[in-house]
Amino acid sequence: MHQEEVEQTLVLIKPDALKNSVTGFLLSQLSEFHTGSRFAATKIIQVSRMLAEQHYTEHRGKAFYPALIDYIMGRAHYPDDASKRRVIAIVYRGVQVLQRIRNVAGPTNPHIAREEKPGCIRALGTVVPIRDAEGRVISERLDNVIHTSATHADAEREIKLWFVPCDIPPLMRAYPTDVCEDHYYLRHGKLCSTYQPGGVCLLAPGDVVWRSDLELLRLRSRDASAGPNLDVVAAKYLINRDSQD
Ligand code: FUP
Repeated sequence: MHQEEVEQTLVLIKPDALKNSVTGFLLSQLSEFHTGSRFAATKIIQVSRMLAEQHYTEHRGKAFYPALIDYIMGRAHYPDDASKRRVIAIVYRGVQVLQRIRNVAGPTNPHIAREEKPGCIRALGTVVPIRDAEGRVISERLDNVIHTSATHADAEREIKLWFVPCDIPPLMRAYPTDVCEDHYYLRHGKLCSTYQPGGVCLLAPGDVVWRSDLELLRLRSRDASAGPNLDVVAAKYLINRDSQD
């Protein structure tokens, strides 16, 4: 019998959705009945700048990038109350779930979503002009209610960025894991193997870790400048550890 492959995708319920109390509606729209998807993991996160910048790394340097970072961190919707800033991050799994959830989400721009696909989730969003110091509109911030991974490669990168393996039940993990045999601490942006004041323990022996993360940590502990930015691994271990900017 032909069995279709189960895949995974990341959804972020963004601060505008939470502020407008539409979470229940979104969860219903994203549910198994509408999209064939099932929860694999979920958590509530106060998004750090490190995590926001890693998530939106492909948009770095664009005119809307600073506003986009403020938006996902909750600073745009809760400028005066950091305790209310949060997103709900969800891993969904199911057959063709990535495209089915993209379809329910609709076009990136809420104006286009309303025109082309009334009733889709992002039709609930809004567009905020971004102005320069002289007041000229230079770009737009698209407050589009949810993020959903665009490709399978993005889904893997994003799920590994927002979740550690133990956030996901073992039989639902889609990517290879290993058991860590060393201590890894982060101190002033640098990796160390022993605790020193100001250091944060990322991993200890026995911890279950994404294999690709462990490969990067091993590489970086041999050569501090090798491979991609350490933040791509560190960000998820710092989630909700301290109140952060
Ligand atoms: P999507 O995959 O649909 O989330 O779209 P993109 O990766 O193109 O955009 C990522 C985020 O950037 C979206 F949430 C919207 C935001 N964005 C803006 O705020 N302004 C722009 O001009 C373009 C994108």
